[in-house]
Amino acid sequence: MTRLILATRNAGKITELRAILADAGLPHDLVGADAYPEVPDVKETGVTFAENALLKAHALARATGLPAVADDSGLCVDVLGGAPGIFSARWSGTHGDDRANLELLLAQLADIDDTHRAAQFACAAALALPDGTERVVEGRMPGILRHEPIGTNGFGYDPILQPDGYEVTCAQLSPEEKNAISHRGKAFRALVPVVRELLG
Ligand code: ITT
Repeated sequence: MTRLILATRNAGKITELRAILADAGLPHDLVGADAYPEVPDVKETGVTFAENALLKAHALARATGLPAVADDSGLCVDVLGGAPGIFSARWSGTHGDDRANLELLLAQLADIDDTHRAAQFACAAALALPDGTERVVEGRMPGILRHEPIGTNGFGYDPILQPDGYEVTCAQLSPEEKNAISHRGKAFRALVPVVRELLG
């Protein structure tokens, strides 16, 4: 079975990606980047989700000699001109401090009423092969930002994003419900035929 590396150390993402790719029937042995602790984290120097996803996938594929998939994702808030965007994981200054990131964003939007709280999760999913072949696709999940966090599922900004057509936040959806409509679900489902085409 071909081994496919999931180029992320974010445990919430690994859980989601495994479920999404397994549901899509991808017959590959999926391994997180933590299985390769000697490979250093790549600097996310890109200015788009697609650039950063490709950087992460290429770094792992080059270092391990195995195909790698990566995503770069974030929350894009209309009234902030698309921010935090590619800075979502480090919006409060500390990379990966989900609680501080969410609280800073809520404080920044404290005076903004519901008519102007539109936002969307965005995700670029990339596949890189050790020979440098690359593909990237994107997915989005639009919604509205709540004033208070609600729900305990998921990670990151899930407790404040209410997807369009729902009365609950992403953190109140089951993993299956979120994956069916999420930016990451859409992007990786679009990547599956590409993986099949290049890896069989
Ligand atoms: P890797 O780079 O190792 O994959 P990361 O957490 O740094 O992990 P990103 O650079 O893609 O990942 O940043 C994504 C951030 O955007 C993440 O930390 C969350 O704050 C937010 N985010 C992305 N997808 C999300 C989702 O489905 N639910 C909630 N927040 C999400």
